[in-house]
Amino acid sequence: MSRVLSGIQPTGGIHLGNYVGAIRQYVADQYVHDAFYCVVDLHALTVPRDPADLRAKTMETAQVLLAAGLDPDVCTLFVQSHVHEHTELAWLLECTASVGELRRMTQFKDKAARGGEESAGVGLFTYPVLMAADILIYDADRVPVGDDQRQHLEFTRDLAARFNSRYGPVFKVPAAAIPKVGARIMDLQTPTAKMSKSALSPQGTALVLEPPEVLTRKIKRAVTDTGTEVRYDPVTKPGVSNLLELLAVATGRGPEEVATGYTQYGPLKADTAAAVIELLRPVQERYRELAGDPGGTAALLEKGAAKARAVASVTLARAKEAAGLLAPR
Ligand code: AQP
Repeated sequence: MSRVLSGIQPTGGIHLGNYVGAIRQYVADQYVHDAFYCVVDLHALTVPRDPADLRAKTMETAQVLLAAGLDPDVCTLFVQSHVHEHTELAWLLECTASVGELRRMTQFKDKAARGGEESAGVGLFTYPVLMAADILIYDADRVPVGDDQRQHLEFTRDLAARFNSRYGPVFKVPAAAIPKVGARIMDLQTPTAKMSKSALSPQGTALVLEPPEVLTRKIKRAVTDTGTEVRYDPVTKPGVSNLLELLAVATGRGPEEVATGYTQYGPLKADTAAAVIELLRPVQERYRELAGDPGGTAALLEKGAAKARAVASVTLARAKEAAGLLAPR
């Protein structure tokens, strides 16, 4: 059975982009692959966080994943920092990566540009290496992600191949699994930027746990364009196309097919809001039950971490031995 690995940051509320681009795939993949999913709390530290908030968001993120349909008896769900092998492998991989290739990562360039590169954290710079370790330590064949992670996945593949050519066949070279529809859900207010937890305006990000009336308001106020034609064309009509993608995903159709049913933006927005609310309703209901039992979730995460460690420790030992580190007696 092939292996799947993916992670999600506890850096804010889980949004529709995360759900549509990544979590939907996680749920489907768990039944056909040996699936490992983690809440990547160490990645969240690449920018300063309030400690209490980070802890709370880590629990919330795990509970949203469970509410979305991850079954801990079927897949392995854990918190990244509970499996210390990730950071140890990250060091071996840092010694394999080059400054030049990390400097080319667009996510680093974008984030560093906000506060200036001189003051950007080293963790922000090396974050793709830790992400590569997250993936390679599980011998993952397939990595379900949204389109924004394409470059980091390519980097992971390069690192794996370089390590293998230097030290012998240690790592599997993984492939990205990016969905055909919904791979890049755009910000509702700035439809040329992806929807993100760290977006500047909360109005552009629709959260999975938001009440129906808030979701409706955000979707109805989504920026479209001055024209009136409803057509799927992400280049010239990014706002309208974003709504069409959301409606398509929520109703299990294609965005072009969905577009044929509309001649005005108003009804498209109303139907998209209604469909998104229906899509999220069962997730919200299950989340409310899980939120009342953090102890139960913590126990599931502990079991998940033990399962993950059993795999991660074997890969790490293989990599250390290949790199020439003397094993302890
Ligand atoms: N807009 C999106 N559309 C489709 N997929 C998306 N993903 C993220 N945004 C979209 C996918 O969700 C998974 C988890 O990603 P993340 O935790 O990095 O989420 P984020 O919203 O990107 O988080 P941040 O904190 O706001 O990070 P930055 O600022 O770096 O974007 C991934 O599989 C991702 O592809």
